[in-house]
This record gives sequence, C-alpha cells and structure tokens, in this order.
Amino acid sequence: MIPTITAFERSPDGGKGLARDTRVRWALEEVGQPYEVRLVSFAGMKAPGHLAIHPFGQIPTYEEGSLRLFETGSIVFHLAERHAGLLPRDRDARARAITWMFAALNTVEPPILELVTARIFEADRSWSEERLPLVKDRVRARLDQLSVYLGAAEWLDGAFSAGDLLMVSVLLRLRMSGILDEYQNLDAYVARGEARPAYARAFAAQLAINAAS
Ligand code: GTB
Repeated sequence: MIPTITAFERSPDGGKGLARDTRVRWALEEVGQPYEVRLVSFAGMKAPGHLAIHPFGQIPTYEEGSLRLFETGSIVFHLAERHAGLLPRDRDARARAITWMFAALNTVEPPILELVTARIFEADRSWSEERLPLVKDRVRARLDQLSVYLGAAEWLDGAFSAGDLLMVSVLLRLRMSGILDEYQNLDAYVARGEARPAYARAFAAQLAINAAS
C-alpha cells in the first residue's frame, strides 16, 4: 500500500527543505518506499478534515490504510520499524539509535527552535538584540557536547541510522545562522547527510513543489 504524507502547499522557506515533511520524505527514500503527497494550505491544516488526522493542525502526517500518524519522529520511527535500513538489527545498537532519535528531537532541537523563534519572530522586539547572544550560547552549549561526542566518527553510532537522519535534519536548521560553521566536524557530518542520494531525492521532491508555487 502506498502511504500518503502531507506537506505545505507553499512552504514559508520557499523550498529550502526545512519544513518537517523533508524528514519524512528522506526516511521514505532511505527505505525505498514510494509515497504520495497531499499538499495542504495553512487554512486547510486547521480545517476539520486535517484536524481529524493531526490534532494540532500541522504537517507532516502519514496515512497508510487505516493507520494515521502525526509527529515527525513517530512517522520516521514507524518507517524504521517496518522497513530495513534505518535501524540496526542488533537489539542494543537499535536501542542506541532510537536514543539518538530522541536526543535529536528532545535535546538538540529545542535550543535551535528557540533561536529560530528569536531570529524570526522576535526580531522586532526591543529586547531582541540583547537576548539573542544568550539564545545562541544555549545552542553552542549543545553543539559543543555533540561535537565532542561525534569526534571524527562518520555517524553517531556505527552505521547511518534514523538517529542520524533526525540529527542531520535538526542541525540543518542552523545553516543560515552561521553557527554550524563554528563546528568543523558537525558541518562535515551534515554535509555527509545531505550527500546521501535519498536525501537528495527528498530535497528535490519538496523543491519541485515549492519552486513551482
Ligand atoms: N512536533 C511536530 C512534528 O515534529 O511533526 C511539529 C510539526 C510542525 O511544527 N509543523 C509545522 C507546521 O505545520 C511545519 S514544520 N506549521 C504550521 C502551523 O503550525 O500552523 C516547521 C517549519 C515551518 C517552516 C519552516 N521554514 O519556513 O523554514 C521550517 C520548519
């Protein structure tokens, strides 16, 4: 059965691949699962039909027969559980890869999201300029630790996994800030993720929609 995901009808990033449907597309491409996409407008996301699938009125969602999922991490985990290629078979290695999925979304992404909020949504506030260095330093605190952990390794724990897919996706949101450039090994790690053919296909697919809109 071909699953259907949802994506922005018109992504606010104009096709930079930062909206979370790119993460799901990447996972689908990694496991070789064809998929269909239903494009949703901002108004459509808050309409009853979409809210029945996503209680918070967001993208992405995932529908496969009677199964309806929301939350990017859960969708990527579902794909990794059902297909080979994103989680190791060894039980301990699998548990560690899942740990990295949570670490990406729960530990590394929150300060990055805070930075995005500060740079974009709070830029016009009187206190914005004073606050920004604090927010950036919170991001750096996490990246310092992640950079030490990764060291010269190619991926977070042996072979590429769903943990890397989410971590690279999370770090990609930092590109425009310039902070990623301060960490040579993390910058190279993100570039390795982007160089994967599955990522390139996912990126091209979302760009095709947003470049055309
Ligand atoms: N926790 C949820 C998940 O992980 O799936 C969060 C989902 C989410 O934030 N979805 C966003 C959304 O639907 C799109 S991805 N927003 C519309 C709304 O809430 O009304 C976040 C996003 C949006 C835009 C950019 N951008 O333009 O760069 C990047 C990321």
